[in-house]
Amino acid sequence: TRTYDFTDIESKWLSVWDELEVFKPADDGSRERRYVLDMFPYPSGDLHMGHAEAFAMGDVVARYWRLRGYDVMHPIGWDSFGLPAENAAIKNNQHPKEWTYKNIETQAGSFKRYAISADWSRRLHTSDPEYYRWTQWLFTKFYEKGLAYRKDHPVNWCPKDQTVLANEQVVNGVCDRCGTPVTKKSLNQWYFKITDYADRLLEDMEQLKGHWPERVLLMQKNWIGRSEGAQVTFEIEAQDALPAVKIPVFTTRPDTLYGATFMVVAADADLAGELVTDEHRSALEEYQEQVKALSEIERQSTEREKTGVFTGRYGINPLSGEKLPIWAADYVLADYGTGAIMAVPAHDQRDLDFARAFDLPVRVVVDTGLEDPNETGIATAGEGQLVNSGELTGLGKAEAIAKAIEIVEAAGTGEHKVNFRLRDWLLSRQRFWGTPIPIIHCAHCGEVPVPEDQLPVRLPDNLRGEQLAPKGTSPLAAAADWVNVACPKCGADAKRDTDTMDTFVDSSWYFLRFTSPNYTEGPFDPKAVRDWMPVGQYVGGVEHAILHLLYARFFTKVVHDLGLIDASEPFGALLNQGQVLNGGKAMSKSLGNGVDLGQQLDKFGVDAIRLTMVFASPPEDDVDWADVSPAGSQKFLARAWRLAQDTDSAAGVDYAAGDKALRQVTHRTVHESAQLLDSGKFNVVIAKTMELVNATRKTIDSGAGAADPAVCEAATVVAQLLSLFAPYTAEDMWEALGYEPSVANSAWPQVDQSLLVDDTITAVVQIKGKVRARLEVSVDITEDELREQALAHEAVVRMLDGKAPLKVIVRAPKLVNVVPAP
Ligand code: ANZ
Ligand code: ZN
Repeated sequence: TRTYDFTDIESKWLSVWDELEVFKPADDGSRERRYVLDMFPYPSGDLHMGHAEAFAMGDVVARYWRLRGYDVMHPIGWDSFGLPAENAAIKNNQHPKEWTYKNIETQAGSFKRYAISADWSRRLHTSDPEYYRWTQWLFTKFYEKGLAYRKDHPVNWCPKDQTVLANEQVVNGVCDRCGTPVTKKSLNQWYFKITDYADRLLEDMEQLKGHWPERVLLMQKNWIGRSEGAQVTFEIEAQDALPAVKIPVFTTRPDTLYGATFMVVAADADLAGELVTDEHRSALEEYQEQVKALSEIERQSTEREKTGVFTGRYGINPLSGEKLPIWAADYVLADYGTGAIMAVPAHDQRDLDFARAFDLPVRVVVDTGLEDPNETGIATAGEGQLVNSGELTGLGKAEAIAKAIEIVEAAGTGEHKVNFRLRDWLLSRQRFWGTPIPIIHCAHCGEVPVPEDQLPVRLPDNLRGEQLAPKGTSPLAAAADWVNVACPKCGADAKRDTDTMDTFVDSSWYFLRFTSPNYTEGPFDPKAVRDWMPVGQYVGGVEHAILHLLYARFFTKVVHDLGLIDASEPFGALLNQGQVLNGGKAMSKSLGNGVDLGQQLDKFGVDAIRLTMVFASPPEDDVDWADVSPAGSQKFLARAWRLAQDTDSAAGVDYAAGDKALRQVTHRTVHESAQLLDSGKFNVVIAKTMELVNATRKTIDSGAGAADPAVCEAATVVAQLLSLFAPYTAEDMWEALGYEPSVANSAWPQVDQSLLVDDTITAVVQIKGKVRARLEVSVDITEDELREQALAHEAVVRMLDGKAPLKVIVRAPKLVNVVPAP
C-alpha cells in the first residue's frame, strides 16, 4: 500500500492544476463573482513565514467561496518598485530591475509550490512599463483635476539616504530605514490633494463598519483627525517699526475665549520671524535652531518640559479687548490649524504647563466643579458653566461654543471652522526605481503633462551602480539624454521632471488593474471593474491600517469621480492576519529567532505548514512558531489521507444506507464549518475536521468497516474541507475516492437537515398553565425557532382560534408558555 509522502503528492498535483487552469475564474457572468485579494508582496528575497501566514488565510477564503459556487478571482502580482532594489543595484553595480525580477521569479516559484489558488494569468508587476504607463496616466488625470500640484515645503530629509521622508517614515526623530537623525530641508515637491477628500474618507467609513476591523477604522479616523470649532482673528498691535497685523487662530473651544491669557505661534512658522521685535530676534533664532532637531512626536509630547520665547508683541482678544502677550513655542505646530493659538491655560493642559513654566496668568472661565487648575496644575477640560465671561457667563459649554461663534461671526472676527489633521500626500521621491512623474518643465509653458500617446515615460535602462546613488537630487537628473526633451506644447527645449512617485501610488490602484491586467485602452476595462469591484475580501497586515488603505480609498474615490468606475470604496471586507512570532517575539536577524520558510516546507511539506498556520489561532491573532507542531499537522494529514486510501471508490454509493451516527457527525461538521468559515473562525473548522477524521476511523475499526457508505461520505467531506487548508493532500484523497480533479471546484457538500438533529429533547407547550403540545426539538434550538414551531403546532393553532396571543414566554429548549388574548 501507498504511504503518505508529501513530496510525491506535491509534485504530482501542481502540474495538473496548472494544466486544467483550476483557479482561473470563468468570468462569463454564469455565476456570481467574488474577488479575494491578498496585499501583493514586495520582492525582497524569497517568501518568508509572514507571507506564508497571510496567503494561507486569504486562500482559505478564496477556496471556500469557490466551493460555495462563486466565480472567484484571486490574483497575484508584485509591488516591485522601491528602495531595496535600488540599494542592491548600487552595491552590485547593476540595474535595479535585475535584483527585482530575479526575486520575483524566486517568489513566484515559491507561491506556486505553496499552492496559492491564484489566477496566474492576471499576474502584474508595478515596475513593468505596461503597468506604470497607467500609473502615469492616472497622475495626469489627477493633475488635470487640480489634485496633483507642487509646492515648496520644508520636508523631512534623511542626510544619509539623501531622500525626503514622509512623517511616518520618521520614527523618534530618526530615519526608519537607516536610523540617521532626520533634518529639515525646503524642496519643491509634488503632492496629491487628499485633503479635498477628508470628509468623504471619514463619512464613507460608515459603509465599512462591521466589515473592517474596528481598530483600523479608528486609526483611519484619528489619522484624518476631524475637529470642529472656530477660527478667530486677533489684531496684533503695531510696535516699534512693525505694522499691525491680523492673526487667525484655530480653536475647538471658542467658549473659553475669555480665559485666553496669552497667544502662541509655532516657533518654526514664518509668522514667528515676522512678528518678533528686534529686541527678541536673536533669542528666537537661537530657539528655532533647537526646535529644528526635534521630531513632531517629541514636540507634542506632554512629558517634555515646555520651552519657548517671548516675541515682544501683543494681540487683542476680540471678545474681551484684553491685551495678550505673544510667545513662540514648539508645542504649537506650524502646519496644523493656522500655526497660532490662543492659550487658555485653565482648560488646556499644554497651555497650563506653559503658563506655569513662564509664570503667565491662569484664569478659570468654565466652572467644572473640579479644583482650581492654579493649585492642582491640572487643566479642567470637561463640561461646566461659564464664569467670568461677559455675555457667555451662565451658559453651558455647548451653548457657549455656539454663542461665541455667533458673536465673532456677527463682528466679522471669526467663523465656524472644521479642521483636519490629514495633510496632503507628498508623493515626490528623489530616487530612481519608481514611476517617473510624467511632467515636462518648459520655460514658456510651465508644467506640461506628457501627452497620453507618449506614455509611458520609461526609466532609462543604461544607469547602474553608483550612477543611482543618492546625491540630493534624483539620479534621473544626471541622465542628460533622458532629461532633455522638446516641450510637447511649444517644441522648445524643456526638461523632464526627475522625481519618481512614492511606491504607495503604485499600490493605490493595482486592485483595479487586476480586473483586466492586459487592457491597453486605459488603466482598466470599465466593464471588468464593474463586474469585479469591490474586493470581497482583502487580506493583509495591520501595518497597512493607515497609509496604504487610506491612499487606496482616496484613489478609488478620485477614479470614481473621474467617471471611470462605479465603486467608491475599494475593499468591502478587510482581514488583518496576525504576525508569525518565534518564542513570543517577532522574528528578526538581531534576535536570531528567524525561521526559514523553505526549510519548513522541505521538512514538513506545504500542507502541514499551511495547516499549522491556520490551526494555530484565529486569523487575527499572532502565531508563535515555538508553540505549534508542524509535525503534528503532518501526522494528522497522513491520518486523514489514509481514510481515502482505505475507502472504496465513491462511485454509485448510496450514503443513506450508511451508519447513522457517523453521518450525523459528518453533516453536523459541514453545517458548523460553514458558519465558522462565514465568521472567520478558520482554526475551529480544522478542529472539527480532526474530530470527523477520528469518528470516521472509529467507524472503520469498529462498525461495518471501510465499506460502510457513511465512511465514504465522511472521507469525501474531509477531502473537501481539507481542500481549504491542505490542497495537495485533499486533491490526492479526492482522486483516491474516485472523483475527477479538482476538489477545489467541487461543490460545497449538501447538508441533510434531518441529520443535524441528533441531541433532541421534548419541549412542552403550555397554554394557561396546561400542557397542550409536545415538540421533539434540537437541544440547541433558538428561542425564535422554538416560538415559531410552538405557534405552528396544530393544537396551539386550534386553541388560539385565529387570535394573536397576548404573550409568548419561551425558555429554549424545554418550555413555551402561551398566554392567549382575553
Ligand atoms: C483654545 C483652547 C481651549 C483649546 C481649551 C483647547 C482647549 P484638535 O482637537 O487637535 O483639533 N491648537 C490649535 N492649533 C494648534 C497647533 N497648530 N498646534 C498645537 N495646538 C494647536 O485641537 C485643537 C486645539 O488645539 C485648539 O483649541 C488649540 O487649543 C490647539 F480649553 O484653543 B484650543
Ligand atoms: Zn513649452
